[in-house]
Amino acid sequence: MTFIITILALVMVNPFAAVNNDLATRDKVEIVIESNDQMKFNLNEIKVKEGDTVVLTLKHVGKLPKAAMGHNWVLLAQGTEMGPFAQKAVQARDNDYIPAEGEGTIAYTELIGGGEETTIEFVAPAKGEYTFICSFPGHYALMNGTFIVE
Ligand SMILES: [Cu+2]
Repeated sequence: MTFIITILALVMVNPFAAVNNDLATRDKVEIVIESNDQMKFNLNEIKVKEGDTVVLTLKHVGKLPKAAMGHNWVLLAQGTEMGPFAQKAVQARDNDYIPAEGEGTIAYTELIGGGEETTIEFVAPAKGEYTFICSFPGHYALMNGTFIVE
């Protein structure tokens, strides 16, 4: 009888330990995305897992100042259309081209100029495909990509 109880205890304890290890290793994912004076991101696709803590750094590797060639990284919510959002963003100049309270977004960085970088942290949303853009006026058509959550 003691033997059977020991086996049961092992079976019950081991899977629990495995789950804990998995959570510990997949918790944080670091992403670096570059932008430049040619109005381009160096990534058009980013993949993460649902529930990951995403630590995203946006670098501006160009030389032009923020007022002329500012860049940000904006992750749009499901159902937010890129074009209409960008048109709204143009009117939000005083808020770094982010519509009030980040409406229609999941996460966004501040606006930066050449030689600068900025980092944000957010939790990856539910599985699916999302769009990211730079919302500086006129940039989204060239500066966009797909954020895939698996
Ligand atoms: Cu830009």
